[in-house]
Amino acid sequence: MASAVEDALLYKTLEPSTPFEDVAHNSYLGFSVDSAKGIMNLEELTFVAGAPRANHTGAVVLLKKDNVHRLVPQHIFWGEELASSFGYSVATTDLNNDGWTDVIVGAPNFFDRKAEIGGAVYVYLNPFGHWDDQARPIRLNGTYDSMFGMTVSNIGDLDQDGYGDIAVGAPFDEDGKVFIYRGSDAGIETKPAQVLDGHDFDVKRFGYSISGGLDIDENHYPDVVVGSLNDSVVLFRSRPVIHVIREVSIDPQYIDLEQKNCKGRDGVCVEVKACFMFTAHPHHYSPHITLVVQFEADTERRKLGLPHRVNFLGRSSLEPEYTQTEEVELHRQHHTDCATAIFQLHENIRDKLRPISLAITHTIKPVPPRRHSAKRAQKLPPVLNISPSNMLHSEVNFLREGCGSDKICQSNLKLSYQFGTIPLNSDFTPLPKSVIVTV
Ligand SMILES: [Ca+2]
Ligand SMILES: [Ca+2]
Ligand SMILES: [Ca+2]
Repeated sequence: MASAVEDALLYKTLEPSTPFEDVAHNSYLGFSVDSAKGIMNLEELTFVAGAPRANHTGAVVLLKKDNVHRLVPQHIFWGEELASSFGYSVATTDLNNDGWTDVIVGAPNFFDRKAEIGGAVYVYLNPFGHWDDQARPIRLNGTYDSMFGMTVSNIGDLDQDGYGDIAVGAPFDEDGKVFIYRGSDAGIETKPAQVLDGHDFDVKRFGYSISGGLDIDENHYPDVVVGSLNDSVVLFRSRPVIHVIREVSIDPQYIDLEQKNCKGRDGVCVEVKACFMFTAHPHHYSPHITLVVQFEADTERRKLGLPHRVNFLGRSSLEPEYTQTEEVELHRQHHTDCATAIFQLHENIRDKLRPISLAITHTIKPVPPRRHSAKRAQKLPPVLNISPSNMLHSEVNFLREGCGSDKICQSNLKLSYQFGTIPLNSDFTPLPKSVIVTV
């Protein structure tokens, strides 16, 4: 007979009974398990157990421990397709940072021949513990025969933006892939933020297992370990994420072709000033970062294959007329530095209607790795936040006389006409010359 201590650690699910009968019989209940607070109730621990054979579609059961060490079903999620193995894997995390833990379920045998889908992952955002309201899940799809969803894993908050992130393994997607999805205010970003490919590491069946959430190198960002069926494990260390805040000012705001304003030369000039600073997690992480800032003008016109109308005065001789590259030095978090570029308009430009479009792009200047620290795990350089984009678009309009304060000229075409016909077998008679078409 088990001792009282051992017994206290043993929780038993109930004998099959309605409405949980289908789950209990030969359902593989417990094939995957996870547990977390904030699923049914903010304070209480809930167990999440996959039963990938339940009712032939698979199911996931939310269980609560009662006071006599029994696990009592609270809610069941059912798979949507026969033999999809819904519940083969489960994970829990708070994707949308609302304090309620969300549930992620893998169904690696989900199959849709027409859409070429093989494997699916269902993301259930927690409806504040009221699961009976049947919140509709978001389904992420894998490629045909990929077994996408064989593993799903809570990998912590990978980019430290406050939203939990998840990894999904698809070990049969070519050499095996792991998809990283970011949590967001809306739940989950359905486009993966990153795809790790076994092919890049010469590992087959990559993504058969995933473990995450642990900060291996103590850089305050959790890291991810990916297993395979290839006797190989790959450790991915997360790089610190920096959030760049930028401000662009353009002087003058409108181009007046009558105002020859270039300093020390003849012509019309526009000054573009871009200021940058960055923040990062944690607060004491404050590296010196050099940003490479590229100014590019007339981007829209050049996309149309039309010649550009500008010449950046401070560009290097290697750069085309329509770009200028500068660097800004950010010594620490919240330290601001600016880059300025002045472009001059070509003489006698014809297109005075289309604005001069501007694209200002910033990238982190790579720091060459130090040689002597090759043996130790090197400090990882930071990366830019994935959003907003590192390319900022702006434009400078031409000052247009008589177009109103919004500088948008709208045509005011008016037409008057007279209708005439030619009778058959008669000579053509032109309209009288007095008919005037006004525009
Ligand atoms: Ca949530
Ligand atoms: Ca995150
Ligand atoms: Ca780390």
